[in-house]
Amino acid sequence: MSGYFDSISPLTFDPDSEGLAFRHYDPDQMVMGKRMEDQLRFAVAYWHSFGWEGGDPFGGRTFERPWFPADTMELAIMRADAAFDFFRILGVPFFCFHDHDVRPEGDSLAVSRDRLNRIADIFAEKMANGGPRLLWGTANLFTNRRYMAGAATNPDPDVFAYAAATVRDCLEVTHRLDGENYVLWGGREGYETLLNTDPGQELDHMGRFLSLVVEHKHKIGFKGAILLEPKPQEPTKHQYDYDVATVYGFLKRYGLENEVKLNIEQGHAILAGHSFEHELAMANALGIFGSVDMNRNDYQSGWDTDQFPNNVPEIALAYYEILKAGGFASGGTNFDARLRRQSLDPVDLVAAHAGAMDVCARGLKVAAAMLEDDKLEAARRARYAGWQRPEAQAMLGAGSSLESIADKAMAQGLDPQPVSGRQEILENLVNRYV
Ligand code: XUL
Ligand code: CO
Repeated sequence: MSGYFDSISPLTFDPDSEGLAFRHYDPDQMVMGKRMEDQLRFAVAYWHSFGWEGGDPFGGRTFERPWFPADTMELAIMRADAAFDFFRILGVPFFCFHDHDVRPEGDSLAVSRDRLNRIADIFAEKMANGGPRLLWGTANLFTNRRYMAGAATNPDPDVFAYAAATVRDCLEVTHRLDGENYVLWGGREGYETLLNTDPGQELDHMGRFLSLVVEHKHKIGFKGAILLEPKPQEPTKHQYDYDVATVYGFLKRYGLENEVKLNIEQGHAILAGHSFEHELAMANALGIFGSVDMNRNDYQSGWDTDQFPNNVPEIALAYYEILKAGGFASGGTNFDARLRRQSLDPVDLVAAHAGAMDVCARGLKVAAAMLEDDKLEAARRARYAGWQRPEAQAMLGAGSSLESIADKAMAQGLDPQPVSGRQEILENLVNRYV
């Protein structure tokens, strides 16, 4: 027990409560054949909730947590105690962490690894005593100045090797803690200016690095999924993992499309000029949907504000795509979200997560109702119904050619008539559920 969250009792599902409680998140409620907890698979992000100090480009720390600056192992352990108290208050089934969030970096790779393993021992004990499971582990390959020009894509091969050692250790710790996934977000895998950059060489290095990670996963018998997290820019001007479609092309080029899936973040989708549901639908269509980071951006500011979700209609459309993809397998809903820097108190952190869990629960219920009623899908099926005709299917088959299709179209004197896409009618239909 850290004492930091002592004034806050564990939350319960109580729709009539005037205080801190869940009004929609009822873990045992069945939604499309699964308990709500098992559909949503919520995870708390260690870095934002226990590492972020409330700074911005114009000012430093605003949060006074007793474990800050967490630059000793004693403080790191105090932070772990507080984190697991917090997980218990929320009753979340999962958490996620980077190496950098949980232990101070040492002055050598060996010291850093030893510290990571000591914290992992503490996590293992707390997890065995009723704590949450690990949704994913990851390595921070972007904060230290050695990574200023990238990790796998750094022009210096020693940085590539240092990053490899770091990922080896983080992957092994994730495996030891029975993590369900291992995430790689290419924090500075990109560039600022072409004047000093060879993008073809950097992409080859990034492909090789990912292949090495996949090989090691199989070597140690890690059964979780390897996930890449796309983001178009920030911190570098041009990030290589721009969006879902770009990452799919990258995976295909390096023969990794059956080994790696994606962790899709709502805010990153918005930075890429897409909607969240677009990115989810693309990943499902390409067979690489894995997990989500459920944090929004501010639509006006144009950078990654990592805010907790609060827009039920948007979240409903996101879970609609997730349910259409068959729901989460190894993935889940990770809140890669941070408080606003004026939200100083322990209760702010609890309320932020509780509200976000309720927004997701409402969104999930709406999505499930829309799918079960089948009205949207029926309209979609009707729109493509022509493709059920044998002559339409024949065009897609091996026996057809451009010439045979063209000759037939001319012989039939085809004159296709446009049909309404019914967008407004479909939007009105969605509005009846939200
Ligand atoms: C950064 C981001 C990261 C990854 C994990 O924008 O989303 O927190 O989720 O490294
Ligand atoms: Co993220």
